Formats: sequence, structure tokens, C-alpha cells
Amino acid sequence: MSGADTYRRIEFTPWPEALAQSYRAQGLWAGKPLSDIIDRHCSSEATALICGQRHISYARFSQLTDQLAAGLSASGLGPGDTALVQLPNIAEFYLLFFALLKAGIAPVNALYSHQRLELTAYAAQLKPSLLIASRGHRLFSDDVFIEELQEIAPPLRQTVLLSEQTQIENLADLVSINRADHFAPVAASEVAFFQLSGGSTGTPKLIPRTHDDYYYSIRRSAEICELSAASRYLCALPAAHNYPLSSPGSLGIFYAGGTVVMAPDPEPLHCFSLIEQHAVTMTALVPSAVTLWLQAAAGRQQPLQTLKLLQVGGASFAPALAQQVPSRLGCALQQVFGMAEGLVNYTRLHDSAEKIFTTQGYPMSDADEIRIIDPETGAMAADGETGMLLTRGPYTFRGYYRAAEHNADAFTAEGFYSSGDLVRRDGDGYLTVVGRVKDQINRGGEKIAAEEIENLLLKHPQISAAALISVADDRLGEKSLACVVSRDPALKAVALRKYLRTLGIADYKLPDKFRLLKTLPLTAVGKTDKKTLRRMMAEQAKVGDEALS
Ligand code: AMP
Ligand code: DBH
Repeated sequence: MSGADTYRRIEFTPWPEALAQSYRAQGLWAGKPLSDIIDRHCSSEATALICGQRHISYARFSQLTDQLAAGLSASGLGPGDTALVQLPNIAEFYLLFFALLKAGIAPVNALYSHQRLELTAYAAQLKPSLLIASRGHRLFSDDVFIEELQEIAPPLRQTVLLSEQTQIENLADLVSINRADHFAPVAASEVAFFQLSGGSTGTPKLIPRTHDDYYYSIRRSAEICELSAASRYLCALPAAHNYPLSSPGSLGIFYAGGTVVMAPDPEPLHCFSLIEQHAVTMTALVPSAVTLWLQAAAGRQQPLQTLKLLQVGGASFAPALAQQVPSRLGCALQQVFGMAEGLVNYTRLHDSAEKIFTTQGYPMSDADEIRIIDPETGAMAADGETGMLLTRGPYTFRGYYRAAEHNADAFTAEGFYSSGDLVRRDGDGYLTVVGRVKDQINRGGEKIAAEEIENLLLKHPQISAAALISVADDRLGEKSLACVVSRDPALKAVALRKYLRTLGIADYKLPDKFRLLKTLPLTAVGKTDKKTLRRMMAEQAKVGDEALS
């Protein structure tokens, strides 16, 4: 292992020393690497992971990730290097994640739905030395995009491409190791990996997470959810997402010595069959998936016997739907309101039905500091009043990666992160999310930064102004509507959608609807007046005005 100051460090905004010391003194930051989550069970033959027919024990998990880490180190990669990773929900996602952590290489795990534009943005910011991707993804079916990435990130010198048949047993061959080489993890106070922000700006931002801060959030989450070696978690949301990764997610389950069962996606019938086959005890969904599960459960004879807990989070969950979970799915509900930037709130397992159905819980840690302020005046909101949520704490980051200008806006002088969420706190400290001030659309838990799409639309030769807003949707909660001013009155939605697709954005970011306007309403300072625009669109929707088709 290298000494703390002999390896290349990845830059990040640190916590002020006094706070860092207090987090250590309180035992919140335990000084252990995230790989301890697996290695603490290294002699256990219990099953850590089930993926299709494969069952991987903790002992095997620990050994394989050691071997892979050694292989990665032997190929010249190590602390200071970063990796761009894009994998679907398969066992290799975790095996490679822990191998990278052990080798001190900091990955960013892109979502599988991400396309050229997102991956390019991450590569341009991180300049990764290593790419891990799947040949099953349309970007990696040949080598064209890999060559593009190498131009954007000249340090990129290693590629691990998994074929659809690649299994962990021969993954070790991919990085050609047969010997127990040395690998060098970094200190627990350093960056372990990068989490993705849903964002509200033109370019997707990266969130450096340290071993210390992330490990604390996982231990505390596992405790709140009362996880044990008997917990069996179905991972049906995208594995890379902060919620199924850490709240308490798969990492919480591994920490507790339980079993993670992989599902490719939340499709209810397949998930129900996995739950029955593997005696799954808990899972995590976004609200739009719960709707599908409730419908599918209605057609079943038997309740899901083993399922004890369903977590719901990522987007607003209507109390009327929340109430249906226990009776129709036969399990308890937990609401989770979190963010990849840090702060996670949970309703607690023994809370009253009223709190569980109508609130999004309260912060997981006593060390989380919360401020709710009036967005106009900055004054503290009283209990019951709506305000903007600011937070800082032992697992809330202090700055996006290399984004000084944006950080100046996203943080207060005292280091509080401005989440952009509008919340209300009740007299017992429970938060309810009532809206947001950030310019983002939350499409069934998938976040879309309005500015990113507007900038792309503005690149179209016929478009002179563009605004992306949310519109209410029964299934997803919100959908996106692009209002455009065009020089060509015959511009068609289908052409715009195709245009955006050729630019390489993820499908979930494609506007659901388009509307052609003569002008966009402007505020006094000349910015798009989205409040007025939203109102105009809601009124037009009522009179059944035709959308651009
Ligand atoms: P991200 O920055 O992509 O990690 O997304 C985090 C954001 O998702 C939060 O700031 C909220 O806007 C939203 N969010 C997460 N959980 C919930 C929830 N339970 N209810 C409402 N909004 C949520
Ligand atoms: O939406 C999120 O980002 C989210 C939701 C629930 C999250 O990051 C989390 C829990 O950790």
C-alpha cells in the first residue's frame, strides 16, 4: 500500500478541518475504505449476489475483486486515475466497482440509458484512463465511439468491454492476471468515486464522494432500515443510481451481509417472479414503477409472501397511492427523499401510518444540518411554511468537480448545499417535498436539466428560442414539454426528436411534447419567464389546443 502522500490525489472540495475532525471524533467517519463493505465478510460463504443463474459468495466476491484490482494495478493504473464505467444491472457492475475502489481508481458509473452526449461530458471532465462498457450497448457495438472518447480523453489507454456473455469467472482473464499483485487503495478521506447529479445546468456535473462520507451514509442507512444477514434486496432500479446503490441499496445490503438479487429493470411480472424465487425481503422503486406494481399485483392470487418492505423515492409520491402499498402489496412502505449530492431522509420503520403516507421522513443523521429558507428573502421558514432546503453534513459533498463558478451559486458561504427543493417541515421535524426552484424536470425519478436540452434545441438552425418545462402526467408525475420559437412554421416534432437523438442524448431526456410559439414570455430582465409559460401551457391544455406534431 502506498503512503498517504505518495500517490496522485483526485481534487475535491474538502470539509473544513474543524468539522472533519468532529465527524471523526464522533465515529461518523471511520477511516475505512469502502471495500471494507465486502472484505469484512471475506471468509463468509453466504451468498452476496444473485444474477441470473449465478450465485456469488462473499468469499468469492472479496477474492475476485482482489484479483481484478491486482490486474488493474499490474496494467499500470492506480490512485489518481479515473474510470468511465457504463454497465447494465449485472453482477459485474459491483465486482468491477469494488475492484476499482481497491485499486484506488475512481470510477464514474454512467447510467445505462446514457448516450454519447452524457458519456462525452463525463469523459471531458474526468479524463479517464480506463473505460469499462458493454458491447450490448448501442454505443459500444463497434469501436467508433471508443476512438472518439480517446480523443476527448487522451489518457484513456485501457478498455474493458464486456460481451453479453461475459461472466465474472472469465473476467479475470480480461485484465490478465494470475498472480497476487499489489494494489494501492487510497486513504479513506480521499475521493472514492464520482456520483452523478440530476443537475439543472447545461453540462452534467460530477459529485466527488469520499470513502469516509459514503461509507457513513451506508452504515447509517443500513441501521435505519434494520438490515441483517437475512435481508434480501431486489435491485431493480439502475444499479449506478445513488438510491439503489446506497439508500441503503446494494451497498447497505453487502455491509449487513445480506443478499442482492439483480433485476434488469422494475418490470413487475419479472420482479415478482424473482421475489418469489429468491425470497426477497425488500426493494426500492420510484413512484411510477409502484403504479405498475400495484396494477400487476391486482391480478395475482397470492400476496408476495416474503416481501416485507418497499421503499419509494426519487420523485413525489401521492399519499393516495402510498396508502395502497400495504394492503395491495402486503408489505410496509418507507419513503426516501435523497440526492446524489448527499442528504438522505427516511420515514422510519416504526413511524405512524400518517407520517409514512404523507411525509418524506427526516434526515438519517443527527449530524445533518438543515435550513429551510424563504427563496425571496432568505429568512428562515417556520414549521409548516414552505421554503428552500439547504443542507450540510457528514455525507453531503462540498463542491461539484471542477465547477468553481457553479459551486459559488450552489453553496452558501457557510458551506450549505442548496438542493433546489421546496419543502415543508412539520412540528416533529418530518419533511414533505412540495416543489422545486431548480430548473429541472423530474420525469418519474429521472432528472432532466432544462438548460441542457434548451442549449441543444438552440443549436438547431431553425430555432431561435427554446424553453423546457414540466407538465403534469398521471403515470410519471411529470413529463417534459419543449416550447420553441422557430423560423420555420412547418417544423415537426418528429424532426426535432430525431435531431436531438442524433446529437446523442439519453432517450428519457427527449421532450415528450413540443409546442411552437411566436415568442416566449420574458421577465423584466429578459430571461424566459417559465412561471408564465407554465401557466399559459396549462391553460392551453385545458382548452385542448393542439401540440406541435
Ligand atoms: P439527484 O440530484 O439526481 O440525485 O436528484 C435528487 C432530487 O430528486 C432531489 O433534490 C429531489 O428534487 C428529488 N427527489 C428525490 N427523492 C424524492 C422524494 N421522495 N420526493 C420528491 N422528490 C424527490
Ligand atoms: O432521487 C435521488 O437522487 C435519490 C432518491 C432517494 C437519492 O439519491 C437517494 C435516495 O439516495
